[in-house]
Amino acid sequence: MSSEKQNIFDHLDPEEIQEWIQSLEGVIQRSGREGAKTILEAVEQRAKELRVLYSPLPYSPYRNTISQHDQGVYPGDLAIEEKITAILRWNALAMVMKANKNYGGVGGHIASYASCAEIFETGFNHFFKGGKEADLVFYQPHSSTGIYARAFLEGRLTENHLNNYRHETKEDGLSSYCHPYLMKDFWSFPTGSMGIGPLSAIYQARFLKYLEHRDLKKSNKRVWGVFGDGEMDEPESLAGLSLAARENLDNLTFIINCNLQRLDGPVRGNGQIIQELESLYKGAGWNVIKVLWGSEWDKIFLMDKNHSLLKRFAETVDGEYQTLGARDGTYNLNNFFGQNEEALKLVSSMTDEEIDKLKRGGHDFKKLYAAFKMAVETKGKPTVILAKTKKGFGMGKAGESRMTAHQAKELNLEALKEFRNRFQLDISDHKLENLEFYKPDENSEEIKYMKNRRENLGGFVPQRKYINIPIEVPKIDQHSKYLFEKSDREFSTTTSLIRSLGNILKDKTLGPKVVPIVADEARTFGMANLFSQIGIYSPKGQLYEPEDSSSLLNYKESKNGQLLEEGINEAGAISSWSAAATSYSNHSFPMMPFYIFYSMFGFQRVGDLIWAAADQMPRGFLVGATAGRTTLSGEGLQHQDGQSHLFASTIPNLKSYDPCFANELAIIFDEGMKRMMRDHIDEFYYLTVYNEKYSHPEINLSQKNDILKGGYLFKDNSINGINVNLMGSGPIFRECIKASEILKNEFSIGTRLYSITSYTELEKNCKEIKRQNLLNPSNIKKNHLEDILKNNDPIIATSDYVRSYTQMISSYVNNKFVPMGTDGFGRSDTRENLRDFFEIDSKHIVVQSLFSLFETQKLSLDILEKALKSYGFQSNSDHPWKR
Ligand SMILES: Cc1ncc(C[n+]2csc(CCOP(=O)(O)OP(=O)(O)O)c2C)c(N)n1
Repeated sequence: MSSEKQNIFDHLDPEEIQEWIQSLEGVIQRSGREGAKTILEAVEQRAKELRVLYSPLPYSPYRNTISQHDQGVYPGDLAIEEKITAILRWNALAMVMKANKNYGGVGGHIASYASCAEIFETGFNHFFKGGKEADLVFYQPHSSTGIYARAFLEGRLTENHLNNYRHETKEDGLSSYCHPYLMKDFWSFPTGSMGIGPLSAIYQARFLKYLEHRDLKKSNKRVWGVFGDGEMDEPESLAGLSLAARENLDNLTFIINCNLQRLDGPVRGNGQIIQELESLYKGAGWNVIKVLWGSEWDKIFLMDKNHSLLKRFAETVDGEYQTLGARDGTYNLNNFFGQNEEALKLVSSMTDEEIDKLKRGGHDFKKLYAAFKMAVETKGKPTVILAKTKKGFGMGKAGESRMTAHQAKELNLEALKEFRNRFQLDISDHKLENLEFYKPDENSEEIKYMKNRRENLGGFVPQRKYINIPIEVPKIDQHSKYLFEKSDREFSTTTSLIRSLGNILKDKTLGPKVVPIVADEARTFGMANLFSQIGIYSPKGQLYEPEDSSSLLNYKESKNGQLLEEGINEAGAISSWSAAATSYSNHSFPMMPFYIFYSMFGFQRVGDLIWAAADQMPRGFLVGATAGRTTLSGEGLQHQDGQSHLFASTIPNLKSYDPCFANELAIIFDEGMKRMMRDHIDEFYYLTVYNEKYSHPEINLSQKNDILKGGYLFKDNSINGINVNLMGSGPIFRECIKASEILKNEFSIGTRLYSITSYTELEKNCKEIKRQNLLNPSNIKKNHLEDILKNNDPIIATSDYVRSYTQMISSYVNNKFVPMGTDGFGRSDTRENLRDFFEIDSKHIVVQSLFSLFETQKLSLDILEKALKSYGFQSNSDHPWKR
């Protein structure tokens, strides 16, 4: 104690201190420990207000949160569970070794599952619910082998499956990581791209509450996520923590497998990742449970009256813990306990072997069970369990706590024997050498135990099982009635889509299923009326009178609000979208998310989250608004999107469209709803909508098929003479219409105008037909592009996107093909100036048309040169992408 503190202490009345302690004991007797805790917390709060207490350290001492005294009785059969875990470890290890031996170089991991086998088994045997009300479990991806190994023992996967681990072009191949798309009835959540799992898990938990608060679906499902400590360095891993606490997601538990290592080395060699994570989670408002030391440590802690152990723990950085983990008992005795006289005394009666067997908490079923139980019982906040483990636990010199553990793919025979002996596996040397999988008899106590546990918990997990429930979609002449009448009114495609959406929201069947999502841009997209119409979801309701309460369109938050207003948080918004878009498969309860965002802040910003969503076969709409590099005038380089359609084109189950007119858009939207909601087809939609106002043709349903296939003949202005084909998507198609007039009036050149609703859909059709033709050369078919084209004249193709977008279709036609696009950095200016700058306006379309005719010897040089001159084109100007 410092002399200053001693001085204060000396002046206090010892009786008064004693009275305080006695009254605390009295409260415990009367109201129990929870009651005492509540009082102390209130006192602490007041002490802080009076500035008596400073903020304490943001983390607790380096020991288990739950004392031995509080951990309760273990309900499982430890001996059998340990046996099962040993078998799983073996099969997981054999799977990786065998795959690499048999067909070489396919990778796989041994050390990660070795570190979290007990964590998973605690979940599987005691907590993860299966069946109709199955929990949502996110698995650490490179531990998938352990999950397969378990499914093998459960009889859900065969030996053939295990033999085909990472051999996915084979029928029974098993995915490297958790990929629902590749194993449709097994995995639900892709976690292979690190950081995405934790964020998605939070939003899945939040979506469960959303369904409940909107009185749509009540469930007692939990969301569990087992993640790596290295993975916590991904910004996305921590991105949703405060939302989870703010919205009291007590249906969510994270278990961080703190083996202190990542791929290359220690996570925090010079620090302590567990303490750091505790501060972060606690700071965000989570309940934190540390499971650091196994039961063997309990008696040592009990003897340690002066906290010499805690002192040693606090002094030891993770790099050192790793070295201690890799070495034997003697080393630990000398280099850990030996550094402090008192600590050394605590273990003086233990042999080196006993010291070697002191386990970390994450490998101790009893400690883990107590933590899981506390997590489930905690109300009002999410829980994170920080489980200290050893990477490569049981791999001995071949991997245990070794720097190279992550990449280790094999053990030599000696190491395999050591492994077998350590886990007391009944496997002969011969079988070891042959890497034979081990499966106890169906009537063995292990298999019976496993199956019984799963039966008690409702069924096997992971399992992706659902019932498709068809939802009727209102007719197009209901939700988009206004487009069936001829009108000269000018409006943007954004406005028209929001208007149709507004009508759908009013539909009794589909309306409640819609989950509109915005990331602080509802006003930008003209959706502010939805605030009061359907309410903004907030589990707390509205605790204030909104400033605009007297307005009809007031900002209304409510517990059953329908709109998800995510704030400036595109990663969160897309995670909400994913949760809603997979509600059909996760809950057999289809919902229709409609996330509208600045198109630039979609694929470019959260592309990996969209990729992961695609892996889950989502159903819903992504709407890229304020689209187009030149149509979004006035904004700048970071806002003007000229590439999202290229990104979108790379996602196989995504249908993306870039329509020019509201009638096209309504047809696409209508079809998308029907296919996803009524016919439950596994696909999702990306629609770009713009903020340029112009008038639109009325809906003509006879064009429907062509519009959906990606394009149609909008107008035939061809002449008996020279002609070109003008193709355009989005508002830039209107530049084609203008160019058509110029070509006719000034150059007597005819045109056929094709409104391209999707270069991507066109390309998909073309490549499919091309392949069919290759395989069936006696039965050559025309692709959709050829079907609508029917001529050999040059094609000038434009859009508000980069040239590669239009170019996607160029190789499928024999016509001369001129791709145009907005390559380069955007910049702020008027639409007119931007279209001139990026060379996609009508005059550039005209000049490109003339040049293509010149190249095909249908036009003379002097006409072309005259045109270039009259438009003021400079022969030495730089292309926009260089400017
Ligand atoms: C976004 C991303 N970056 C990199 C990787 C490659 N990778 C796979 S596992 C791994 C290390 C994981 O360490 P940790 O999270 O601590 O898990 P552990 O295996 O140690 O349990 C890395 C870098 C990845 N899968 N995803």
